[in-house]
Amino acid sequence: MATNRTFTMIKPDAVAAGNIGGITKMIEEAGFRIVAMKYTKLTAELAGKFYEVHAERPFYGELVTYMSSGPIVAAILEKDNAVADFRTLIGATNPAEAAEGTIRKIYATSIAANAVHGSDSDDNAAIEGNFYFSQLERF
Ligand code: IDP
Ligand code: MG
Repeated sequence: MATNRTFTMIKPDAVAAGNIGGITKMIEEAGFRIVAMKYTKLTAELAGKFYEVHAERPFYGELVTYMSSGPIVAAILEKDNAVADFRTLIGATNPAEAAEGTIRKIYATSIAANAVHGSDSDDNAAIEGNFYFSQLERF
C-alpha cells in the first residue's frame, strides 16, 4: 500500500545557486506539505552511508564527494501518493532527459548535480527520513 510521505534533499548545487526558495515553491505548489525540514551538511562518511545502496556503482565516489561538498536542505513531504508524485515532479535523473516543467529540467546542471533527491519507494522514504529526523522533528 502506498503511504503518504516521501523524503527529499535539495542538493549542494541547487543550494549554492540560490535555488532553495524556487524549488521549495514548486514543491508546495504541487500540493506537498512540509512535515520536517533541515538545513545541514553531510560529511563524506554520512554521504557514503546515505548512498550505500550505490556503493558498487562507478559514480559512487563522485556522488559522495559531491553530496558532502556543501550545505543541503533535507525534508519530509506529505501528500497522497507522495513517492510516485514526487518522482514525477522532479523528473528523470539526467536533466537532459527530464520532462519540461520538472524541477530537474529547470534547476539541474548535470546528471550528478541534479538539484534534488527523491525517495524511490515507501520503504526507502521511511529509512531516509529516519536518517535525518527524529520523531520529535516531524509535524
Ligand atoms: P535518482 O536520484 O534519480 O533516484 P539514482 O540512480 O538513484 O538516481 O542515483 C543517485 C544519484 O547519483 C543521482 O541523483 C545523481 O546525483 C547521481 N548519479 C546517478 N547516475 C550518475 C552518473 O552516471 N554519473 C554521476 N552521478 C550519477
Ligand atoms: Mg535513487
